[in-house]
Amino acid sequence: MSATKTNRTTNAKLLAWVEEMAELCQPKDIYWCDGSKEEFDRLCEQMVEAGTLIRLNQEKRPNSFLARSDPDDVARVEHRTFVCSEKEEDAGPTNNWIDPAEMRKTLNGLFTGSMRGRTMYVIPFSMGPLGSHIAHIGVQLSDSPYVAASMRIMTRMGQDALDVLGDGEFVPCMHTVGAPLEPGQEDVVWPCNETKYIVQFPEERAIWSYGSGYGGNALLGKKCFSLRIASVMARDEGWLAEHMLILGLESPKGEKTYVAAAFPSACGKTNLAMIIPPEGFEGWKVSTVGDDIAWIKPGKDGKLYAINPEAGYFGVVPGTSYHTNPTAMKMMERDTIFTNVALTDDGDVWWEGKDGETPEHLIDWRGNDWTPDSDTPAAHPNARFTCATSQCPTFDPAWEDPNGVPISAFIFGGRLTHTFPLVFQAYNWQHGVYLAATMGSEATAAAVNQAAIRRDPMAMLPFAGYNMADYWSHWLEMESKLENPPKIFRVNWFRKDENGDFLWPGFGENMRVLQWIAGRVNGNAEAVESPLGWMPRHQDINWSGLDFPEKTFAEIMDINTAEGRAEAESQKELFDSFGNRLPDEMEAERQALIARLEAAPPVWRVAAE
Ligand code: O2Y
Ligand code: MN
Repeated sequence: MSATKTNRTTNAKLLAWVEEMAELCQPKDIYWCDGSKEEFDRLCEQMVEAGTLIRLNQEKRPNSFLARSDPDDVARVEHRTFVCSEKEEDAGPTNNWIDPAEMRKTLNGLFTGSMRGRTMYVIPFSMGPLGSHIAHIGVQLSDSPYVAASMRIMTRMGQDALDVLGDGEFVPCMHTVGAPLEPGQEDVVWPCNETKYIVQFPEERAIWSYGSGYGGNALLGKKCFSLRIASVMARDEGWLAEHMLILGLESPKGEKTYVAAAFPSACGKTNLAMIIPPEGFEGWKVSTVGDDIAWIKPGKDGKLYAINPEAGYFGVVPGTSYHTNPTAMKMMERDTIFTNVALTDDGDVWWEGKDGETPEHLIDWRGNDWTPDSDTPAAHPNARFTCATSQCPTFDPAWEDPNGVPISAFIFGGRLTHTFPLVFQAYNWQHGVYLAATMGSEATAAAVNQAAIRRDPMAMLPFAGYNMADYWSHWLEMESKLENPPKIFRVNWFRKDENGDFLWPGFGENMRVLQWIAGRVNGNAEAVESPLGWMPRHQDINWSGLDFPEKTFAEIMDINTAEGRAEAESQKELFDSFGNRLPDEMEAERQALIARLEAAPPVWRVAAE
């Protein structure tokens, strides 16, 4: 059918774009997704027949599937991700940049005939609740049925999104796996291309993705739209598009506090978003609004309101268990697409870190026999589950509120084995922006081709769609739009003792830190001033149900001032890389930190106050 023959929309720009892209990519046919359950089931059935999906044991995992990707298509490809702004300096030193005219030429060549022999799916979607003033519409064109089915889980996809779009603006998201089929050529279960390009054109607000069918490379509503393109929209329109989970904390008295938290990829964001209060927190409730992305706008009352633009989770599976994340375990009991986990002999799924015994025999994520003696993991470390937010047992009642939830605190954390204490609070907004801008992590698993230790400002290094220094300026400017800006905190769950053991039990126990944070926001938790910021003393944290001696607390909160100064010195390299785009406030905060550390004793102890 000709794209223009559809009766799904009268949006002339959309119709013309679909027509133009179809001429370029030459698909065998065009299919407009309606987003229905019937359509999803049909797509899955087709993929089962093609071998792309394996239907799991209905009794053990109802309506669930396993996909195995190509071994060379298992994660986001940061080194192949480009921000093609008109000027290189607008992409900044932390993004890959290629002149947009040159990139368009390259992509034009690659996309020509790229969908031959395949169906082009037209996938209209809303990022955010349909019709919300914070939401935006995108339309993805893709030749991957796996992407079409996943987008139905991850976004509000289909006719409803087209209806909301009407004749309005949308973000065009162009995607091909880059594996055209010639007549008579047999397909593979996971088509992709060894050449990959994940390209954002920020001025045009357009996305082009070539060669990958996996996750953040291919589900373009996620990182490409909701972070890289949306961060540019947010800068221009005075809001924030952030790599943040959103959760609600409700005290036994019914006092509700929403916080948004940014951690680098693979630092347990999903676990924190779904945290279950531990023993000793009877009457406390935690609810989940989102686990990965927050769009945050100032309201008329001067507060910040956040939505989770996604409608599903694409979470890491390995390491997930009833101990680390019982909520996620319950979520993926049914109606889930697993990618790159292992298959058990009885048609269920398995991964490293799952509860119970390791099976004697599995089929690993590459489709090979696997036993506990095998040298390679059964599940890929970046294996994922895809399932709808509505399946999350802890979803917040307001997770679909079109007006968003009011944010009272921002939390920033990295994976750091030394120097940084468990938790501290910024003195003010500017100091908090500096703390967020200089955060870093010692390890990450989701991305490929990167160093073991890296700075990850606001956990946005791979996701800011423009110059990171301008992004800091934007954060600094946001303060003027707010009456009572959210308080800003840094946390570090990963500090180790001298034997290399983690000092903090983590997981559910992180609730103790969240409670202190909520207390600080609501004016009912104490703190003392330290060279880094406001810190809790041992007695300021609720230890009920956990034996966490004052001595260990001292170890996890100590500030070694020489280490702190070395840290502040090493931030200079990051700052210098931005030249004169660096906001002065950042260097002023760094100098202020150095001065405070110079004035402090060699080891500053919170307990000593
Ligand atoms: O490797 C991928 O494509 C997944 S990356 C991802 C997925 C869900 C949430 N966050 C991330 C991330 O890298 O931050
Ligand atoms: Mn993420």
